[in-house]
Amino acid sequence: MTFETITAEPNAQGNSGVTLITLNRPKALNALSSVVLEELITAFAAFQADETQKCAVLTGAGEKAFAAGADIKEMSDKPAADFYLDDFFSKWTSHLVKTTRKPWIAAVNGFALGGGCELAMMADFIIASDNAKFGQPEINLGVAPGMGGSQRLTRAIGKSKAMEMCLTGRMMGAEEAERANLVVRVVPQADLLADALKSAATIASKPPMAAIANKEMVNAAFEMTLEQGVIMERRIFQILTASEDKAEGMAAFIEKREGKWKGR
Ligand code: CO8
Repeated sequence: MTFETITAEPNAQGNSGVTLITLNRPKALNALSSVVLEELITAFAAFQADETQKCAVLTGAGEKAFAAGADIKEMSDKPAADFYLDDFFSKWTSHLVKTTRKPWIAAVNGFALGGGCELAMMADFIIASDNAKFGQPEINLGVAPGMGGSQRLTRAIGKSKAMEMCLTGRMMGAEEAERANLVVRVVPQADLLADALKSAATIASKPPMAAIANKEMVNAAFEMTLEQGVIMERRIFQILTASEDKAEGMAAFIEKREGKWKGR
Protein backbone atom coordinates (compact mmCIF):
# COMPACT_ATOMS: atom_id res chain seq x y z
CA MET A 1 0.00 0.00 0.00
CA THR A 2 1.53 3.34 -1.03
CA PHE A 3 0.72 6.66 0.58
CA GLU A 4 1.66 10.28 0.09
CA THR A 5 2.18 11.37 3.70
CA ILE A 6 2.74 8.18 5.68
CA THR A 7 4.34 4.77 5.21
CA ALA A 8 2.97 1.45 6.40
CA GLU A 9 5.12 -1.66 6.61
CA PRO A 10 3.62 -4.99 7.67
CA ASN A 11 6.09 -7.43 9.30
CA ALA A 12 8.34 -4.43 9.86
CA GLN A 13 12.07 -5.03 9.89
CA GLY A 14 11.55 -8.78 10.08
CA ASN A 15 9.15 -8.60 13.05
CA SER A 16 6.41 -11.03 12.11
CA GLY A 17 2.92 -9.69 12.85
CA VAL A 18 4.13 -6.13 13.56
CA THR A 19 3.03 -3.25 11.32
CA LEU A 20 5.09 -0.07 11.42
CA ILE A 21 3.19 3.09 10.44
CA THR A 22 5.29 6.23 10.03
CA LEU A 23 4.08 9.82 9.72
CA ASN A 24 6.21 11.05 6.86
CA ARG A 25 6.19 14.83 6.49
CA PRO A 26 9.41 15.58 8.37
CA LYS A 27 9.84 19.05 6.81
CA ALA A 28 6.50 20.08 8.33
CA LEU A 29 7.37 18.27 11.58
CA ASN A 30 4.84 15.61 10.56
CA ALA A 31 1.94 18.04 10.96
CA LEU A 32 -1.38 16.27 10.71
CA SER A 33 -3.05 17.44 7.52
CA SER A 34 -6.37 16.09 6.28
CA VAL A 35 -4.46 13.84 3.87
CA VAL A 36 -2.49 12.40 6.80
CA LEU A 37 -5.77 11.82 8.59
CA GLU A 38 -7.33 9.93 5.67
CA GLU A 39 -4.17 7.91 5.06
CA LEU A 40 -3.83 6.97 8.72
CA ILE A 41 -7.42 5.77 8.76
CA THR A 42 -6.72 3.62 5.67
CA ALA A 43 -3.49 2.23 7.14
CA PHE A 44 -5.08 1.40 10.49
CA ALA A 45 -8.08 -0.21 8.74
CA ALA A 46 -5.69 -2.38 6.71
CA PHE A 47 -3.80 -3.32 9.89
CA GLN A 48 -7.04 -4.23 11.64
CA ALA A 49 -8.27 -6.29 8.66
CA ASP A 50 -5.03 -8.22 8.09
CA GLU A 51 -5.20 -11.41 10.14
CA THR A 52 -1.42 -11.86 9.97
CA GLN A 53 -0.79 -8.51 11.73
CA LYS A 54 -1.17 -8.44 15.50
CA CYS A 55 0.32 -5.20 16.82
CA ALA A 56 1.25 -1.85 15.27
CA VAL A 57 3.79 0.86 16.07
CA LEU A 58 3.14 4.46 15.06
CA THR A 59 6.08 6.86 14.87
CA GLY A 60 7.24 10.00 13.07
CA ALA A 61 9.89 10.31 10.38
CA GLY A 62 12.95 12.42 11.14
CA GLU A 63 14.66 13.18 14.41
CA LYS A 64 12.64 16.21 15.44
CA ALA A 65 8.99 15.27 15.67
CA PHE A 66 6.42 12.59 16.18
CA ALA A 67 3.85 15.22 15.10
CA ALA A 68 3.83 18.94 15.87
CA GLY A 69 0.05 19.05 15.79
CA ALA A 70 -2.81 19.47 13.40
CA ASP A 71 -1.76 21.33 10.25
CA ILE A 72 -2.09 24.99 11.25
CA LYS A 73 -1.64 26.20 7.68
CA GLU A 74 -4.58 24.08 6.57
CA MET A 75 -6.77 25.16 9.50
CA SER A 76 -5.94 28.87 9.44
CA ASP A 77 -8.61 30.02 7.00
CA LYS A 78 -11.08 27.17 7.34
CA PRO A 79 -14.52 28.51 8.32
CA ALA A 80 -15.97 27.43 11.66
CA ALA A 81 -19.00 26.00 9.92
CA ASP A 82 -16.74 23.53 8.07
CA PHE A 83 -15.12 22.36 11.31
CA TYR A 84 -18.57 21.83 12.77
CA LEU A 85 -20.34 20.36 9.76
CA ASP A 86 -17.46 17.98 8.91
CA ASP A 87 -17.28 17.09 12.62
CA PHE A 88 -13.55 17.71 12.23
CA PHE A 89 -11.38 14.92 13.70
CA SER A 90 -14.28 12.73 14.85
CA LYS A 91 -13.56 10.09 12.19
CA TRP A 92 -9.99 9.87 13.37
CA THR A 93 -10.93 9.09 16.93
CA SER A 94 -13.55 6.57 15.94
CA HIS A 95 -11.19 4.69 13.60
CA LEU A 96 -8.01 4.75 15.65
CA VAL A 97 -9.57 4.25 19.05
CA LYS A 98 -12.75 2.26 18.49
CA THR A 99 -12.42 0.39 15.19
CA THR A 100 -8.80 -0.59 15.80
CA ARG A 101 -9.30 -3.34 18.34
CA LYS A 102 -5.78 -4.72 17.97
CA PRO A 103 -3.08 -3.18 20.18
CA TRP A 104 -0.85 -0.39 18.92
CA ILE A 105 2.01 1.59 20.42
CA ALA A 106 3.06 5.21 19.87
CA ALA A 107 6.84 5.59 19.61
CA VAL A 108 7.24 9.33 20.24
CA ASN A 109 10.51 10.52 18.75
CA GLY A 110 10.43 14.28 19.37
CA PHE A 111 7.67 16.89 19.48
CA ALA A 112 4.18 15.53 20.21
CA LEU A 113 2.19 18.73 20.36
CA GLY A 114 -1.50 19.51 20.09
CA GLY A 115 -3.05 16.90 17.80
CA GLY A 116 0.31 15.06 17.89
CA CYS A 117 0.06 14.61 21.65
CA GLU A 118 -3.60 13.68 21.27
CA LEU A 119 -2.75 11.12 18.58
CA ALA A 120 -0.06 9.56 20.80
CA MET A 121 -2.54 9.36 23.67
CA MET A 122 -4.95 7.38 21.45
CA ALA A 123 -2.34 4.59 21.42
CA ASP A 124 -2.51 1.78 23.95
CA PHE A 125 0.73 3.05 25.40
CA ILE A 126 3.53 5.45 24.60
CA ILE A 127 7.27 4.85 24.54
CA ALA A 128 9.26 8.09 24.34
CA SER A 129 12.72 8.99 23.14
CA ASP A 130 14.83 11.10 25.50
CA ASN A 131 14.22 14.22 23.35
CA ALA A 132 10.42 13.80 23.28
CA LYS A 133 8.33 16.83 24.22
CA PHE A 134 4.63 16.66 24.89
CA GLY A 135 2.25 19.61 24.99
CA GLN A 136 -1.19 21.01 24.30
CA PRO A 137 -0.20 24.49 23.07
CA GLU A 138 -3.50 25.21 21.30
CA ILE A 139 -4.18 28.09 23.67
CA ASN A 140 -1.37 30.01 21.92
CA LEU A 141 -3.43 29.79 18.71
CA GLY A 142 -6.62 31.00 20.34
CA VAL A 143 -8.17 27.55 20.47
CA ALA A 144 -8.04 24.46 22.71
CA PRO A 145 -7.46 20.73 22.31
CA GLY A 146 -9.97 19.23 19.85
CA MET A 147 -9.01 15.56 19.59
CA GLY A 148 -9.43 14.43 23.17
CA GLY A 149 -6.39 16.11 24.74
CA SER A 150 -8.21 17.80 27.59
CA GLN A 151 -9.80 14.46 28.51
CA ARG A 152 -7.07 11.89 27.87
CA LEU A 153 -4.24 14.03 29.24
CA THR A 154 -6.21 14.73 32.41
CA ARG A 155 -6.98 11.05 32.90
CA ALA A 156 -3.33 10.15 32.26
CA ILE A 157 -1.51 12.72 34.41
CA GLY A 158 -4.17 14.25 36.65
CA LYS A 159 -5.88 17.62 36.82
CA SER A 160 -3.08 19.89 38.06
CA LYS A 161 -0.50 19.02 35.45
CA ALA A 162 -3.03 18.74 32.61
CA MET A 163 -4.62 22.04 33.53
CA GLU A 164 -1.26 23.79 33.76
CA MET A 165 -0.15 22.40 30.40
CA CYS A 166 -3.39 23.43 28.65
CA LEU A 167 -3.45 26.89 30.23
CA THR A 168 0.21 27.77 29.75
CA GLY A 169 0.90 25.73 26.60
CA ARG A 170 4.19 24.58 28.13
CA MET A 171 5.92 21.46 26.91
CA MET A 172 6.64 18.49 29.13
CA GLY A 173 9.94 16.69 28.57
CA ALA A 174 10.34 12.94 28.39
CA GLU A 175 11.60 12.40 31.94
CA GLU A 176 8.71 14.35 33.42
CA ALA A 177 6.28 12.49 31.14
CA GLU A 178 7.56 9.21 32.53
CA ARG A 179 7.26 10.43 36.12
CA ALA A 180 3.72 11.61 35.36
CA ASN A 181 2.76 8.21 33.87
CA LEU A 182 2.12 9.63 30.42
CA VAL A 183 4.69 7.26 28.92
CA VAL A 184 5.78 3.73 29.75
CA ARG A 185 9.49 4.46 29.50
CA VAL A 186 12.11 6.74 28.00
CA VAL A 187 14.87 5.37 25.79
CA PRO A 188 17.71 7.04 23.86
CA GLN A 189 16.42 8.29 20.53
CA ALA A 190 18.67 5.92 18.59
CA ASP A 191 17.08 2.95 20.36
CA LEU A 192 13.45 4.06 20.23
CA LEU A 193 12.25 2.23 17.15
CA ALA A 194 14.01 -1.02 18.04
CA ASP A 195 12.57 -0.82 21.56
CA ALA A 196 9.01 -0.18 20.31
CA LEU A 197 9.24 -2.91 17.65
CA LYS A 198 10.53 -5.35 20.26
CA SER A 199 7.63 -4.54 22.54
CA ALA A 200 5.19 -4.92 19.65
CA ALA A 201 6.79 -8.24 18.66
CA THR A 202 6.29 -9.51 22.21
CA ILE A 203 2.61 -8.55 22.04
CA ALA A 204 2.33 -10.09 18.55
CA SER A 205 3.63 -13.39 19.94
CA LYS A 206 0.75 -13.63 22.45
CA PRO A 207 -2.63 -15.28 21.80
CA PRO A 208 -4.25 -12.61 19.57
CA MET A 209 -7.80 -12.84 20.86
CA ALA A 210 -6.56 -12.62 24.44
CA ALA A 211 -4.54 -9.52 23.46
CA ILE A 212 -7.66 -7.82 22.11
CA ALA A 213 -9.59 -8.83 25.21
CA ASN A 214 -6.89 -7.46 27.55
CA LYS A 215 -6.93 -4.15 25.65
CA GLU A 216 -10.71 -3.95 25.82
CA MET A 217 -10.68 -4.59 29.56
CA VAL A 218 -8.07 -1.98 30.43
CA ASN A 219 -9.80 0.63 28.26
CA ALA A 220 -13.10 -0.13 29.98
CA ALA A 221 -11.58 1.21 33.20
CA PHE A 222 -11.90 4.70 31.68
CA GLU A 223 -15.52 4.31 30.70
CA MET A 224 -17.21 2.33 33.47
CA THR A 225 -17.76 2.28 37.20
CA LEU A 226 -15.52 -0.16 39.11
CA GLU A 227 -18.41 -2.55 39.59
CA GLN A 228 -19.41 -2.51 35.90
CA GLY A 229 -15.78 -2.88 34.82
CA VAL A 230 -15.15 -5.84 37.11
CA ILE A 231 -18.28 -7.58 35.84
CA MET A 232 -17.26 -6.91 32.24
CA GLU A 233 -13.78 -8.27 32.96
CA ARG A 234 -15.19 -11.45 34.50
CA ARG A 235 -17.52 -12.06 31.55
CA ILE A 236 -14.72 -11.62 29.00
CA PHE A 237 -12.49 -13.91 31.08
CA GLN A 238 -15.25 -16.50 31.07
CA ILE A 239 -15.67 -16.21 27.29
CA LEU A 240 -11.91 -16.64 26.81
CA THR A 241 -12.00 -19.93 28.74
CA ALA A 242 -13.98 -21.35 25.79
CA SER A 243 -11.26 -20.43 23.28
CA GLU A 244 -8.94 -22.87 21.53
CA ASP A 245 -6.03 -20.70 22.63
CA LYS A 246 -6.97 -21.16 26.29
CA ALA A 247 -6.85 -24.95 25.84
CA GLU A 248 -3.55 -24.65 23.99
CA GLY A 249 -2.05 -22.14 26.44
CA MET A 250 -2.76 -24.25 29.49
CA ALA A 251 -1.67 -27.48 27.77
CA ALA A 252 1.55 -25.78 26.64
CA PHE A 253 2.25 -24.66 30.20
CA ILE A 254 1.73 -28.14 31.61
CA GLU A 255 3.77 -29.77 28.82
CA LYS A 256 6.54 -27.14 29.27
CA ARG A 257 6.50 -25.94 25.65
CA GLU A 258 5.62 -22.79 23.69
CA GLY A 259 1.96 -22.33 22.76
CA LYS A 260 0.85 -22.31 19.13
CA TRP A 261 -1.95 -19.78 18.79
CA LYS A 262 -4.97 -19.93 16.54
CA GLY A 263 -6.39 -16.55 17.51
CA ARG A 264 -9.74 -18.02 18.45
N1 CO8 B 1 1.18 22.80 11.28
C1 CO8 B 1 1.74 23.14 10.11
N2 CO8 B 1 3.08 23.31 9.95
C2 CO8 B 1 3.86 23.14 11.04
C3 CO8 B 1 3.34 22.80 12.30
C4 CO8 B 1 1.92 22.60 12.39
N3 CO8 B 1 1.33 22.22 13.54
N4 CO8 B 1 4.36 22.71 13.18
C5 CO8 B 1 5.48 22.99 12.50
N5 CO8 B 1 5.19 23.24 11.21
C6 CO8 B 1 6.11 23.60 10.13
C7 CO8 B 1 6.59 25.05 10.26
O1 CO8 B 1 5.66 25.94 9.75
C8 CO8 B 1 7.88 24.99 9.47
O2 CO8 B 1 7.56 25.03 8.11
P1 CO8 B 1 8.37 26.04 7.11
O3 CO8 B 1 9.77 25.50 7.13
O4 CO8 B 1 7.67 25.85 5.81
O5 CO8 B 1 8.25 27.39 7.70
C9 CO8 B 1 8.42 23.60 9.77
O6 CO8 B 1 7.30 22.83 10.22
C10 CO8 B 1 9.47 23.57 10.87
O7 CO8 B 1 8.93 24.23 12.00
P2 CO8 B 1 9.69 25.40 12.79
O8 CO8 B 1 10.57 26.17 11.86
O9 CO8 B 1 8.67 26.15 13.55
O10 CO8 B 1 10.62 24.54 13.75
P3 CO8 B 1 11.20 24.99 15.18
O11 CO8 B 1 12.17 23.93 15.55
O12 CO8 B 1 11.64 26.38 15.15
O13 CO8 B 1 9.93 24.89 16.17
C11 CO8 B 1 7.97 23.86 17.13
C12 CO8 B 1 9.34 23.65 16.45
C13 CO8 B 1 8.17 24.45 18.52
C14 CO8 B 1 7.31 22.48 17.23
C15 CO8 B 1 7.11 24.83 16.27
O14 CO8 B 1 7.11 24.37 14.93
C16 CO8 B 1 5.68 24.93 16.72
O15 CO8 B 1 5.37 25.58 17.70
N6 CO8 B 1 4.77 24.28 15.98
C17 CO8 B 1 3.33 24.37 16.23
C18 CO8 B 1 2.95 23.55 17.45
C19 CO8 B 1 1.47 23.72 17.72
O16 CO8 B 1 0.98 24.80 18.01
N7 CO8 B 1 0.73 22.59 17.63
C20 CO8 B 1 -0.71 22.60 17.86
C21 CO8 B 1 -1.43 22.77 16.57
S1 CO8 B 1 -3.16 22.97 16.79
C22 CO8 B 1 -3.75 21.43 17.06
O17 CO8 B 1 -3.09 20.44 16.97
C23 CO8 B 1 -5.20 21.41 17.42
C24 CO8 B 1 -5.85 20.07 17.22
C25 CO8 B 1 -7.28 20.11 17.57
C26 CO8 B 1 -8.10 20.97 16.66
C27 CO8 B 1 -9.50 20.57 16.80
C28 CO8 B 1 -10.43 21.34 15.92
C29 CO8 B 1 -11.86 20.82 16.05
